[in-house]
Parts: sequence; C-alpha cells; structure tokens
Amino acid sequence: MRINGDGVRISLVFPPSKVGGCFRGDPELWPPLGVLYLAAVLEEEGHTVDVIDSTILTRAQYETRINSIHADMVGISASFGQIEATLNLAKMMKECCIPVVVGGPGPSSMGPELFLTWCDYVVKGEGEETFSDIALHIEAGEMPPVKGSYTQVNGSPVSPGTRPPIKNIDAVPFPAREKVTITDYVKHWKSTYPKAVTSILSSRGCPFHCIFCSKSVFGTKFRARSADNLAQELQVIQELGFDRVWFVDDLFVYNRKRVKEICETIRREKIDIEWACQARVELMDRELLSLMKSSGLVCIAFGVESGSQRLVDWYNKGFTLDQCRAVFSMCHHMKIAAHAYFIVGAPVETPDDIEQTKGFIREINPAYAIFSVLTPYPGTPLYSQYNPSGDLDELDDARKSAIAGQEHAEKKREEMEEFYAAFKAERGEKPLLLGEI
Ligand code: B12
Ligand code: SF4
Repeated sequence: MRINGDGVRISLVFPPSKVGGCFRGDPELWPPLGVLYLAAVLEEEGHTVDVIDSTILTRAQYETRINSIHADMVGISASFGQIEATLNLAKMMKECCIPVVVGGPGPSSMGPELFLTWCDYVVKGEGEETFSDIALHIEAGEMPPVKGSYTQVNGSPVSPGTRPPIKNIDAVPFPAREKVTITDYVKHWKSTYPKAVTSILSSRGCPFHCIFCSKSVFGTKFRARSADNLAQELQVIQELGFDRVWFVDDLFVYNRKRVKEICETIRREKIDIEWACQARVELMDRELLSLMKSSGLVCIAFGVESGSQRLVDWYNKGFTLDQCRAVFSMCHHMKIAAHAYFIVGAPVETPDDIEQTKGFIREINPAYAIFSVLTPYPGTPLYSQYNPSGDLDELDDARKSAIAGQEHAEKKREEMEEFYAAFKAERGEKPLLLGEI
C-alpha cells in the first residue's frame, strides 16, 4: 500500500450499453464488477473514488452524475456495446481537461487508435495494477507511457509493453460493492423475482479456445482464488441481502480439486447462499454435481451451442453431444436447473443443423435456453478468421459484418426462441431464469 500523498479524486464510469444492461432495461441486473474491483484497489491506495453505474441509475440520475463530475481523472469501462457511449463521455471529459483512462473488454480487444482520439490512456487486460500506476503518475502531475496501456506520443500510439496477469488474485481486495447503490440491486431483483442474485468472480482465465470467445482481459492461464478467500466474500454478499450468486468466471469448474474445496468450505462455514456457475459438459460428472448441489448449487449453465456435432466441432468446443446428453440427464435427476447457450448463424450451418438443434433441445430440455447470433467480436479467433487484414470496422456491430448469410441469422435466432417457448409450453413448463428457480 502507498504511504504518502493525499491521492487523487477519481470518477469511474460504467456507461450505458446499446445492447441492454442499463437504465434498468433488463430484468436481471449485474453490477459492474470490473469497475468495483478498480474502486477497491484505488481506495486502498489512498485515492477518493466514486462510481457512476448506468446499470442501476435512471437515465436522469446518470446524466446528473455525469454532468457534476469533479475529479482529477476519469476511468471509463467499456464492453462491446458501450463503445459509443464511452467515446462520447471521453470527449466531454477532455473538453473539461480531465485526464481520461479507458479499459474493459472492448478496449482490451481493439486497436488503441479509436480511443486515443479522446482518451489519454487505453488499458489492456486486467486493470487493477495498470490503473493504479496511472493514478500515481497523475497525482505527480505527469502522464508518461505506462506498462499495460497505450498512450499517444507525437500522434502515435505508444506502449512500454504488456503487463503480466496478476498471479495472486487472493491479494486483490473484494470489489467495492458499497460504491454502487447495492441495496437498489437487491430491491430490483426482489421486485422482479423471488430471489435476489448478484455476480462474483472466483477465477480468471480459460485455457480453451472456442472460436467465438474473447479472452483479451483475463487470458488463457487459469488463475484461481482460494476457497477461504472466496468464502469471506460470499459472507459479505449474503450480509448485503442477496440470496444467490452467479459465478461469472470464464470456467468455474476448470480445477476439480478447487471446486471440491469451495463446496467443502461453504458447507463447513455454514454459508447459507445458493449459487450458479458456467461449466463445460466434459468436466462434469455425477460425484462433482452432487457435491456442488449439496453446497448450494441451484443452476449450471453450459455452452452447448448446437445440436449438430459437426457444428460443435466447428466452434472448437471439444465435447461430444453424448457427453452433453449425459450431463443434462444427471442435472434433471438431481433437480439442478441446467441452462444452455446456443448459437445460430455459422456460415457452415445448414437447415438440417437447425433441425438437429431443435431435436437436441427436445432431448436435453434445458431449464432455460439462450440463443445468440454468431458474432465475430474483436479479440476472438473468429474475428481473426473473418478479418485477416485487420481492416474490418471494429465498431460495426459484427452482425452486419463479414459472416456470409448473417442477414438471415437474426431470423433463425427468433425462430429458435419461438420453437423453445412452444416446446416448454407443450410440456406445461416455463423457462426458468436464475431468480425464478
Ligand atoms: C456478466 C457478463 C455480462 C452481463 C453484464 C455484465 C456487467 N454488468 O458487467 C450481461 C449479461 C449484461 C452481458 C452482456 C454482454 N456481454 Co458479457 N460478459 C459477462 C461476463 C460473463 C462477466 C463480466 C464480469 O463481471 N467480469 C468480471 C470483471 C472483473 O471483469 P471486467 O469487467 O473485464 O474488468 C476487468 C478489466 O476488463 C478491466 N477493466 C474493466 N473496466 C475498466 C475500466 C478502466 C478505466 C480500466 C483501466 C480497466 C477496466 O479491469 C477489470 C479488473 O481486472 C464476461 C466474461 C468474463 N468472465 O469476464 C462476459 C463478456 C464481458 N461479455 C461479452 C459480450 C460479447 C457481451 C455482449 C456483447 C453479448 C451480446 N451479444 O449481447 C453483451 C454486451 C454488454 C455491454 N455491456 O456492452 C464478452 C466481451 C467481448 C468483447 N470483446 O467486448 C465477454 C468477455 C465474454 C466472452 N468471453 O466473450 N455480459
Ligand atoms: S466459451 Fe467458455 S470454455 Fe470456451 S473459451 Fe470461452 S470461457 Fe473458455
């Protein structure tokens, strides 16, 4: 921890997204964990931080907060849908001569040039250490190039190199949830669903290579928090009034021994909180599922992607449909809600593949199914494949971009949603979101 200096005043902003997740447009609201991690680290370092979170604020509240920013520097977090709002805000801050730092999954996966027009620093990957260094420089009245980020020198982007991923993530303080009106999150969930759910991160990185997935922030090396460290955060979350957590880890179940330790710790410490996570079918079995269930697992989500093995292989998923059938059957028997993510719109997808996917959904009967259009987001293997020259407009919502046949994909997605709703209705069942289970 830094011991001298008074620190600087920092406003961290999670701007509105054009694809939901803001101004309470979504029934499920997730706090901006990235920004809350940064807030925790920066406060620990002696800075004064406030967080402006478009997820929970109304538009009017958000605008009032933005218009009354009094800070020595501003940090903006951007995922893919927030780029436009980020650039508008950065421009506004630059006009007030406030240094701007931008980071998050968007800037981490895109070229720095677009952001450097209005931002002083573009941070790549995990933000805790890099932002902390930048804040120290701003406090000292200087803005030199900083490892892990790009800045502009004589009109060109310059970076002194990448910053290695944080090794010991137990050392990172818990996200500063108190910096957003977290009680409003609880109220929002409780007024929408029986259960209040929030997000938590127990590990970073994933060594798999599904072709549509961006790992520009946490990379391919799996790094995990210890079970004891995690248990402490679960207790904090429970005290805030949440009933459930969703582990937003790329791959919660990667290390079986660690999952077992987490389950045992939750039971030993008598932590009364239910939970959900994302997993890969080939890493699951009855013994592990049963242990997870006995320590509070209520829902598990799998990237199934397609009911056609040819497409599952094309997405580089690395599992068989039989493995998938077996795991969904186990979940049904154990009364664990199994959610499934599906993708439509691959250039190699045929009408027969779509029919196979429908048939597969009938077989595995997911408690909830989410359908997306295959999208080559910057930073994914798919993006490199469809944009080898690097000149595809990164801001162009990739649905409009390079994949052949994309104009029909949205229709296919809607068709699948209708099919799934009709299938559930036929069975007298209702698709179950996380707060409803
Ligand atoms: C939960 C989640 C959502 C939630 C909302 C989350 C929220 N409120 O933050 C919902 C369901 C709404 C959602 C929607 C979408 N998501 Co999403 N989501 C996630 C998920 C699973 C977890 C996010 C999270 O909390 N991570 C934990 C925090 C700690 O990480 P972080 O936010 O990246 O923050 C770190 C760094 O990025 C950086 N950082 C973050 N902000 C800032 C700011 C500054 C100033 C600095 C310096 C650094 C910095 O430091 C942080 C700490 O190290 C991630 C995958 C993942 N494991 O991260 C995908 C992920 C972020 N989503 C992704 C995508 C594609 C989407 C959608 C576009 C999907 C769609 N088609 O609709 C939308 C876009 C939404 C938007 N806001 O624009 C991609 C992003 C790809 C990209 N290149 O942008 C990811 C990475 C999944 C993937 N592997 O492909 N998502
Ligand atoms: S989709 Fe999941 S398993 Fe595949 S690379 Fe991304 S995080 Fe890893």
